[in-house]
Amino acid sequence: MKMVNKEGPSAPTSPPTPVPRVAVVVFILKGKSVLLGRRRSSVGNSTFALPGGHLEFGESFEDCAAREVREETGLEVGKVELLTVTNNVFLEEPKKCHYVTIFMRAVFGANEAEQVPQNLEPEKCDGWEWYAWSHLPNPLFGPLERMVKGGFDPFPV
Ligand code: 8DG
Ligand code: MG
Repeated sequence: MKMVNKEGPSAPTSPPTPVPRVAVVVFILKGKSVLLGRRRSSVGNSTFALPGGHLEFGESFEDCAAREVREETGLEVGKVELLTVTNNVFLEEPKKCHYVTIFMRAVFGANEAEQVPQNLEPEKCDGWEWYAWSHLPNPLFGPLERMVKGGFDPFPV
């Protein structure tokens, strides 16, 4: 393994070696709809994506899901469940990156459904809306589009 900056903080550094990162994203389901927002980002700009973000050191998937949803939408989710994991390599994007993406699910019952999503990070998202699963918006963010095209269904049976 190549070591960088072994002389200490003041030594010249080479550019950091890119590494895969872990993202946690959430299907928030209300009836037959899902919450999506159009991204403002160097990765997947202008595409519709789920709320979510980076897993922090020491965090559980469930806690990360609830935190990201709270930070981005103001919504409080109840029980959060693990759905699936996908491997996403973005080499064509302005900012090359690689994410192992953990997809979680939060089902809104009558109590949670009263909540209205807010766009709390407008620099990262154009706004949150509920979309019927049968009429998803275009274009979807690549990782989500691949799942939909592959027949993935986030709704509980
Ligand atoms: P943070 O610094 O607040 O933790 O992160 P963020 O700024 O909210 O990150 P993000 O881009 O929203 O999410 C991190 C990565 O997760 C994103 O660059 C690629 C991956 N990702 C997917 N699918 C989805 C998705 O549907 N929504 C979101 N938000 N990210 C996704 O692979
Ligand atoms: Mg995000």
